[in-house]
Amino acid sequence: MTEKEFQIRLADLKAEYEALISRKNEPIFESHNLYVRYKYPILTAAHAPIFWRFDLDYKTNPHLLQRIGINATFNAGALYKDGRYLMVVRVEGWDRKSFFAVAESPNGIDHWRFWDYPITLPDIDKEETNVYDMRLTAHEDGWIYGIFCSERKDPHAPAGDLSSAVAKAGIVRTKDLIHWERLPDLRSRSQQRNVVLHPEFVNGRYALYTRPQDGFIDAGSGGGIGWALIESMENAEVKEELIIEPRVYHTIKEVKNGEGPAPIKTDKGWLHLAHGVRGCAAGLRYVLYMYMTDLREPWKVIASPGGYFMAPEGEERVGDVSNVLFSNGWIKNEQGEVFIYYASSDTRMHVAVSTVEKLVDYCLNTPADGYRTHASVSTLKTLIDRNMKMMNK
Ligand code: M1P
Repeated sequence: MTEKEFQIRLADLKAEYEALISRKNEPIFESHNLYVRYKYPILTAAHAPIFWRFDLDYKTNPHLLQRIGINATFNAGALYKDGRYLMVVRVEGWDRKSFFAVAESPNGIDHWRFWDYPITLPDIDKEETNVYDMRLTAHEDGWIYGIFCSERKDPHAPAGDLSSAVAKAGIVRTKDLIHWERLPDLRSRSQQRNVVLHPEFVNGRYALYTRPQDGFIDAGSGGGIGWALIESMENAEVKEELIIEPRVYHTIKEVKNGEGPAPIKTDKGWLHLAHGVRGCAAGLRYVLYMYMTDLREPWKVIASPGGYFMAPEGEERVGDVSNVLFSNGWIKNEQGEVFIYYASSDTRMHVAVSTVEKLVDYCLNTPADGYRTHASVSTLKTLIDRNMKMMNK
């Protein structure tokens, strides 16, 4: 490539990139009226800045070859700060390592652009191999906390087993998403992934949603969404855990479940978004579901709409780990709109928009799972009967 050709190709790359970033997204209305999905994924590997991927100097990269590959952008924590829509995205390279990077949008829906540099987490443990899935909580103590999965090789794996890993919950805090202080990892009797900090003190203590698990992948005899009160974030230790949202046979959460983002406070209670996992011939299927807890006693579930709230559809069903929807970030703005940031198939980020009013209505008025076909039919007939009377049949 001549230098002139290099410059033309680079200008094309930049133009394609800007066209992608500035593309307006389009709402897709669905008959359920619970939320509005958007047509285009809001962040993909192609949204990684060109200057992250290419050496832009003709002298050192005369063929304009990509030097660093980005594989996926997914499982983002989210934060609404001073009118800015922000996500801390799990960015995964071709080398399979994930890192965190902040992306920002002026409206929460499109024009998402990564900040120039990824987040540099303080390196406190040389065994830590991979980090991912940060949940952000703007806590009433004034800090923004991030809790994420810190993964390392299982030290007890037999020789030759290079796959077994163990998960811990890493903790950081910041005021501006630029400077991050790393706190000691959460101490707990079991492995922990999907740990989320409740935004308020409860009886003067910090409160965590946890997910105790026996192994790295399997919940085993553990699992379910737990609740734990801890004395401090600087020395975080789970001593006692109460399972508030258990796994249940023949439901969307029979294999595993996990808290999504930090819950949203409403005048009727706390709104929760979680993921539920079941097994099938195609592998594990991850869907999103909701529940509500009591305003003053957030460990008490007051509403459990049955089944899933969102399941993978269309292109969402395909990716690196297919048949997965996962969410660890949502934003409520001043208008009471709720922006649900969800990833599909461990590959890309999407947004769906609803309102606090609709989500509370959904939680309080959707029939609960009766756990048996007989109960489902009976619930259905109750609605049909009411509608028949309405329609004077
Ligand atoms: O691959 C699907 C998800 O699997 C894990 O979630 P969980 O701990 O609930 O099983 C995580 O690795 C998550 O990042 C991933 O999206």
